[in-house]
Amino acid sequence: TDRTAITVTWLKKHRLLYVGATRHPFILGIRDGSVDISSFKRWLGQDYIFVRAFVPFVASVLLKAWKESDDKADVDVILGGISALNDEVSWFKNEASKWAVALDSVVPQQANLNYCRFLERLMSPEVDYTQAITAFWAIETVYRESFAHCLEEGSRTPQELKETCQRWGNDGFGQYCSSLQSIANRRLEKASDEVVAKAEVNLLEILEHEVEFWNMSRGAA
Ligand code: HMH
Repeated sequence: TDRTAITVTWLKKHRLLYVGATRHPFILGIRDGSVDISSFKRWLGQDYIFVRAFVPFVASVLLKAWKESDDKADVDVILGGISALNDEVSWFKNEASKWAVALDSVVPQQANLNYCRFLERLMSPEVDYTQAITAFWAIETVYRESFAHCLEEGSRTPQELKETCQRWGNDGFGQYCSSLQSIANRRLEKASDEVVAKAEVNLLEILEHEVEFWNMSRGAA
């Protein structure tokens, strides 16, 4: 039997979409220094709105882990994620004031509303822990892979954007994403075919939402 972790297989199978989500022109523009600062500011304002909706989603994953998980350590990993999100919300407020982005008057764009609505669906009690933790891993991993690329050898990320890239591109965040991936793989191995199929469909939907989310940075939507 194939002992390769399911998530690894999926990322290979859906490589084009995964690359689309993690090597988007907005990210490539940060990496080569050609990004337009107004695009960065648009992304910042929209992502703050997304992160606020992501908090209750992660809380729902924590609740499901506590109720359904076969390994108590899962709750600790998710709690670490919630703690990081707490820092992230403060960071957004601080970063927005640096760039003169008024967070309270940012209007969520359609792509953002669509993604937040998808998160709400995943919060439903009918969505089991395996699906929820797999979605959580995928959402975090897209940001990890995208921003780590902006810090790699050969990148020309402008100094004023490096801190943003460090937020999601740092090794600690990478470790955390690996922990989420291990949990997801462990759960998927034991899950029914139906749950595995649903988790794969969710992954595809996440990758599509992420591409649309980056697209918003272009403006003129
Ligand atoms: C759109 N996806 C989006 N925003 C984020 N902050 C993350 C993923 C990861 O936290």
